[in-house]
Amino acid sequence: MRTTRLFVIVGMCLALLAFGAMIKDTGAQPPALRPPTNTPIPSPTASQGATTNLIPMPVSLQSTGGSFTLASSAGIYVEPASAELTAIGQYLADKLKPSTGFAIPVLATTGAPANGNLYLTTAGGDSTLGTEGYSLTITSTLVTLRAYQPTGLFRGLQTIRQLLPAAIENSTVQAGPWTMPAVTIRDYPRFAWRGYMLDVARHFFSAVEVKRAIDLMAYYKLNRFHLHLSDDQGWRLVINSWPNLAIYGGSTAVGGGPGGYFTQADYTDIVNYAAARYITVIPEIDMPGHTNAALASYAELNCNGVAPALYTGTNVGFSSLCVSKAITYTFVDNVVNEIAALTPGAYFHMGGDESSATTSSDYISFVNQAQGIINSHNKLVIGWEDISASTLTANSLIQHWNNGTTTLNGVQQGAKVIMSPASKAYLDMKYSRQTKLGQTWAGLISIQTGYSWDPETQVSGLSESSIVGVEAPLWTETIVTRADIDYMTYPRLPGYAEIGWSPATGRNWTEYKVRLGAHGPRLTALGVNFFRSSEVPWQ
Ligand code: TNX
Repeated sequence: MRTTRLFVIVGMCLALLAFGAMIKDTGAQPPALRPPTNTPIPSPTASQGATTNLIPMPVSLQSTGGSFTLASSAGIYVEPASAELTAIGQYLADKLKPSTGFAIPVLATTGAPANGNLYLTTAGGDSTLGTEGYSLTITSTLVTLRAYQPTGLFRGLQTIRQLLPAAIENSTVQAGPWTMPAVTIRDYPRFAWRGYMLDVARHFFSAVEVKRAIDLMAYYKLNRFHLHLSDDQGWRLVINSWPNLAIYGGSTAVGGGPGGYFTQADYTDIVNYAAARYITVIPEIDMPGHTNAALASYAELNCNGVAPALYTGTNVGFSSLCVSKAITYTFVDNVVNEIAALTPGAYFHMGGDESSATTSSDYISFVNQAQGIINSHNKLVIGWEDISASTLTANSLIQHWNNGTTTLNGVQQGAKVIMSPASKAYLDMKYSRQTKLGQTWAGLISIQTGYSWDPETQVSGLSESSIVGVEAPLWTETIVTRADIDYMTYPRLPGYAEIGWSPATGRNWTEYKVRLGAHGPRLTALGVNFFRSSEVPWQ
């Protein structure tokens, strides 16, 4: 009797906690667009059958029995048939074609199409789903994906892909049948910022490799791609007003390889490719430290007027722009000006980490001036948590990586926080001692460790209202090839995607690892060289 009552009380507490988690303003959308509070809490269980394969887990999902089979006669009907919705429909058609062999047409409709089709629409979209939310209703006769905004349709079509058999992701024709379980899903993200960072400075990766990484991110509903474009070992984007940065500063890499750089056309191609996947590119030029490649390219940027040699090692904290020289700010202004003009997103990331070769007063002075320059080019500032030492400008974001106290200093100045705690979210940390690639300074990050934390409880004193979301950085000191990127990114990135998207309530490793196991064949079909950790029951 006592035990039963205890269970009831514990159950009620859990329900209240869940309710609380849902009404909290996550910053994901303005209050008017906040999702309603009466949405059922997901309680993911194995009884959901095929639907348990979804990562991230939707906010609410009901299996309704039966299934829909995609046939060669199916069409993707969009309403309204705008260029944007037609492009979204075409993205789905292109994803379904190689494995099914079906040339699925994208067609205009007014109202639901005939049985056997897919219907993508913003007509009657529910504004409380916000920009990225969607509802998905699959019956035995029709697939209806509805959203308030096109972005929501794009996120929702990833759910459609994941509800199909894993073989759907193959690049060659497979047998089928292409069935999806009948479900009703209502879904939207917990956090507005769900990011992945790639360091192309320590080792360079081509636009082709970068775009592949972006397309994989899209599969897990991530929406921010942070490109770490410069560091001691390389400068990776052409700046027309300072051409040596790329030509000379981009000519090598960690270990002394050939390096490389993006032309401005490459960068624009990446930005557009990401935008077509509703992913915002965040360019980072790290300063005043992590600047040896720039200092080596232009002697005048050095306080002593002497350019150092190019650097191919992996130390940090030895380089600094010359804070007292006027040319330094001309340089920053020119670089920010050119990159801002190529970047539609609201933010410019100025790095600011590990500037141990800059005195504290110089650091503060530099960051204050650099922020002013960035704002003058109509971009908002992002910096690693270290920039909290300066006077932050309005609407700046700080990226937490190592020091909670420093992060809280920034929050006290009104900044919001991107959560990238190194000990949980650094994709360059080894999975275990046996992992050949990666580093260990922030600890070992198994798949379970990477998944089992919450942004809200990571830094004590940091409340969810100050957190814009989560980002997992891949630093590439030890990462050389596309296969290396895959190996360290997957399967940890889907876990960060779920932390960023799904409600905290109901998230647990025991359940998640089963869903992740079902993504093994999907990642294989996608050609991803993921780490087959024994922690996960791979299918
Ligand atoms: C710290 S995290 C860095 C990077 C390194 C990384 C290696 C941060 C803001 N700075 O420069 O690449 O550690 O794990």
